[in-house]
Amino acid sequence: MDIDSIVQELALSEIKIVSVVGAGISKASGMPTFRGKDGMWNQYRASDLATPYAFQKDPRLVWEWYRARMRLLLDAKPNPAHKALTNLEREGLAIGIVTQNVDGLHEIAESKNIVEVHGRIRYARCSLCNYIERWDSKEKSLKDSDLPYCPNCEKQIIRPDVVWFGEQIESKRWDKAIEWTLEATIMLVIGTSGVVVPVSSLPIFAKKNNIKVIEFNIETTPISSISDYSIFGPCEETLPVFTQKIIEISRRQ
Ligand code: BJW
Repeated sequence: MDIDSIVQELALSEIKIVSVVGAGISKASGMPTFRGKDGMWNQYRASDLATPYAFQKDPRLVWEWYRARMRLLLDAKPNPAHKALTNLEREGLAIGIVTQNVDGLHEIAESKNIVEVHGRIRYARCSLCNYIERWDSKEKSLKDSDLPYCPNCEKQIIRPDVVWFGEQIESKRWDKAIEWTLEATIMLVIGTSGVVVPVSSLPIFAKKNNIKVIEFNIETTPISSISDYSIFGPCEETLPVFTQKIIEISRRQ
């Protein structure tokens, strides 16, 4: 089905959109994905970099990887897909964005209702005293030298404020993701491989609650089989077309 027909059909009911987002949305902003052809997990092992055990074993290696990603991020800007979601929100058609991305690009695109379920790469925290600070300044992220000790308790190496494998998503954030899903009539699933739990369960949960699921991806994923529609192609191209059409049709109603 083409985007026009999908939008016509969606507009037959009330439009309240929740978006579930993954790394694919930021690819056009220059941020690499994790899986797939050019994904980071082809180059590095997740178990060496994105687990609490990896950080305990080799914090320097983990910090090097995060610093390298931070350097990329300092030059990154939101792309038309991020902006399309901001436009939906401004039109009053969106409830919120549940993003697995830690890059903060939705906030820079001026979306307001965002829940960053896997945390935020631009912050570092102390797991001992819970001190938290921004570390996305050039001076902090460009220096590959010392390990950053907590400036508050001075006892612990601070860690990126992200959620690693084997860690729980903060319950406040997860509750918000569930609340927004239950409020929605439409879920957009954008640029995610749909293999990481618990986020991968959200589209299934949505389907069980009679919410229409629309996937935006460049290829088939495990989400495709449960989606009402899959829109294949780079989301920085397809999503702005979709959101513009849905905005136009809702203005006419
Ligand atoms: C485009 C595009 C374009 C490209 N347009 N599309 C065994 C041991 C330990 C844990 C587990 C275990 N077995 C299962 C688990 C649970 C684990 C899990 O799910 N593992 C699976 C991988 C097997 N999950 C967890 O551990 C979670 N916690 C949890 O479950 O707690 C309870 C529990 C604890 C212990 C045991 C069991 C349960 C936490 C998960 C945290 C994930 N963390 C990371 C790193 C975050 C920090 C950081 O960024 O550094 O989050 S991993 C990585 O994957 C990152 C992402 O947010 C996440 C999802 O990836 P995403 O966004 O889908 O990206 P990709 O690359 O996979 O896909 C990109 C997609 O875009 C592709 O489909 C492309 O086609 C598409 N695309 N260009 C549109 N232009």
